[in-house]
Amino acid sequence: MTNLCKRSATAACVVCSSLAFTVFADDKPASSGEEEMKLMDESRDGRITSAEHAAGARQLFLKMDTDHDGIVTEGEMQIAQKTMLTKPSKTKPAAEKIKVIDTNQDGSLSAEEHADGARRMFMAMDADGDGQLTVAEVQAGHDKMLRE
Ligand SMILES: [Ca+2]
Ligand SMILES: [Ca+2]
Ligand SMILES: [Ca+2]
Repeated sequence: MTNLCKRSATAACVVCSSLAFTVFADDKPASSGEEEMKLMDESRDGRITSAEHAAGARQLFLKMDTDHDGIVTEGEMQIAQKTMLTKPSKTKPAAEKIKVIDTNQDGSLSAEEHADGARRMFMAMDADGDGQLTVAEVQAGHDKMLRE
């Protein structure tokens, strides 16, 4: 307890500690897992089903495909990373992200490649295999991907 708090009335002290908590929460960088949950968790129950994940991935693909030709190029993904992510520095370069799911290795992603990649990612992240992703599972999956 700080000197300021000791001098304050109890009510003020509660405000003091809840302020401290708010500052702490804001300081904590929003993890990519939490961002992804917010984007994809349509039912807002803290869990992403495979259907929600697939729908979210499709939305993401459509957003990234700025010229709407059904293909996401490295350039388009770079722009998307800059505009959509609050922590672009935490993510892999666009070319590397593409390489991971670019099945025909032409350096860009078709909607099918992206959907397949999202499906594989969902299965890889669903650690307990219950067909739903929790924040913890998404976070763990992202941490793993970023380390690789
Ligand atoms: Ca495109
Ligand atoms: Ca491709
Ligand atoms: Ca799960």
